[in-house]
Amino acid sequence: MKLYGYYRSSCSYRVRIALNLKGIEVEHVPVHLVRGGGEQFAPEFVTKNPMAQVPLLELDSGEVLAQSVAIVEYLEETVPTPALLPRDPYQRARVRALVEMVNSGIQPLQNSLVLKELTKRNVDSTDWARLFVRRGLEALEHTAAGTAGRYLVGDALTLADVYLVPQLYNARRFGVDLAPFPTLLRVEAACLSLPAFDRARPERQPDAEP
Ligand SMILES: N[C@@H](CCC(=O)N[C@@H](CS)C(=O)NCC(=O)O)C(=O)O
Repeated sequence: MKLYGYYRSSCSYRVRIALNLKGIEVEHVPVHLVRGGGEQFAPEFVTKNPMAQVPLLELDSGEVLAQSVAIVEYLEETVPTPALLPRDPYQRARVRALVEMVNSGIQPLQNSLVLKELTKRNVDSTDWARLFVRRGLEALEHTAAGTAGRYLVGDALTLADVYLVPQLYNARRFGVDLAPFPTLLRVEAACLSLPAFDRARPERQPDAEP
C-alpha cells in the first residue's frame, strides 16, 4: 500500500501512528503541501482525491481511500489486532466522540487552506487558529477528565489517542499554551513513549525539513 502524506500534516500523522500500531508497512509518497503553491493541487493528485488533501491511502488493488477516519477504521477492520476501539458500544462511541472533537471540531478550523483564505480577507489567521485549537482542547481536557486512565479512554490505547497526539503537535506550532491541559499532556507523554508514536513523529519522516 502507499500512503500519500506530508510530514507536518496532522491528518497524515494520525494514519502513520495507526499503521505503526497495526504493524503495517507502506510506501510513503510525500505530497508537499506548500512548495509551488501545494502539490495537493496537482491534477494527478486531485484525480485521486478531489478534496486535494492528504492523507490518501492507495491499496495494492489501486483503489484509494481518503479521510483519516475512514482510513483508520478500514485498518481497524482489516487488521483487528491490536484493537483501537473498545468492544463495549458505549466506550466505542465515547472514543469516536473524542476522535470527532479533533477531526471535525478543531482541525478543519486550522487547516492551511482555511488560514490562507482568512489571510486574504485580512483576518489574523494565527489568532483565529489559536482560538479554535484552545477552545477544542479545553473541551477535550474537560471530557478526558471523566474518561482517562493511562490513555484518553481508560487504560487501553484507542483511536482517541491517535487523534490527540497530532493535534497537540499542531497546537504547539500555533503557539498555544498547553499548561491548562494536564490530562492531555500526561496522555501524550504516555503515547510518545511508545515506538509506534515515536516513529510517526513529523521530524522522523523522510520528507521532514529542518
Ligand atoms: N478530514 C480530513 C482532513 C484532511 C486535511 O485537512 N488534510 C490537510 C492536512 S492535515 C491538507 O491536506 N491540507 C491541504 C490544504 O488545505 O490545502 C482527514 O481527516 O483526512
